[in-house]
Amino acid sequence: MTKNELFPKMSEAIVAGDRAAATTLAEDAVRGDLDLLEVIEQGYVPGIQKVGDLWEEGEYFLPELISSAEAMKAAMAVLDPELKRRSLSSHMGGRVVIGTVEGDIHDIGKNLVASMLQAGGFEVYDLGADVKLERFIEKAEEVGAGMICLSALLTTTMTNQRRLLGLLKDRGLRDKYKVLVGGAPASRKWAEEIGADGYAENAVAAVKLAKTLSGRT
Ligand code: B12
Repeated sequence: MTKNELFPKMSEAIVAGDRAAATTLAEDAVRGDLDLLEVIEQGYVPGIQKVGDLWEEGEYFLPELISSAEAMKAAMAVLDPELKRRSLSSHMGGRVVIGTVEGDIHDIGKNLVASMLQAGGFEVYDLGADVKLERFIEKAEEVGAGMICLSALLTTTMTNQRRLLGLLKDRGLRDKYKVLVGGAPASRKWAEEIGADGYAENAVAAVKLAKTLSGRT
């Protein structure tokens, strides 16, 4: 299959939330020795962007969003090891540490943001949900991340986003990291109030913002 045939199929597999097709097409791309950055950016990312648009237009709901995110993850599970093997990762985005803050188990939105960042070329370290604040800093220091992304879905846990910024300051590490916050109760105003570097309302916007902040637009 040529690129012109393969890329639209990749995008369609994501829009349809078809994990099997997304995986098989990624395997075809690896076997065909295609440029995998092109595969991600011109094949899969347009698909997940379309999903984001459909969601914003009210055409897609949570189940579709999750299926598409899963399909994207399945494709990335094939492409990521191969990218690492070909040492291309370092030419892509920076390293990002992401997680849902301490006390909060909501992880659907965070998983979407993590998948999309990965698809957008970032090397993503996903710490999961209910993550101790110390752990974000430890991991970011360990892997040499440039960005920390904090998700919070509860009004009681969003305060942990502020606490993390305080911890970074106390350790003289605040300027070392861009800190992005998100989740339903967060807002641009909240991000400004706590001194975060940015807020995005959904995964598509989060990738755009992460690219801007890391100078990749
Ligand atoms: C699904 C859900 C659950 C599931 C979570 C399953 C899971 N694995 O995540 C379950 C059933 C477990 C659950 C539990 C609870 N929930 Co709940 N839950 C929800 C619900 C319905 C949907 C959340 C969701 O997944 N949305 C879909 C995703 C795609 O959207 P999202 O998370 O907002 O993420 C997007 C953006 O916000 C953004 N984003 C997200 N993270 C980040 C991070 C960064 C850095 C950036 C840039 C962007 C970004 O991008 C994402 C993708 O586009 C919400 C209602 C709502 N409208 O939000 C309530 C809700 C969040 N839950 C609520 C509550 C109260 C609870 C419980 C406390 C209930 C209880 N009494 O036990 C517990 C919490 C336990 C705990 N300690 O965490 C309340 C919170 C109220 C408040 N103001 O604090 C809500 C708002 C429901 C309500 N109206 O009362 N919940």
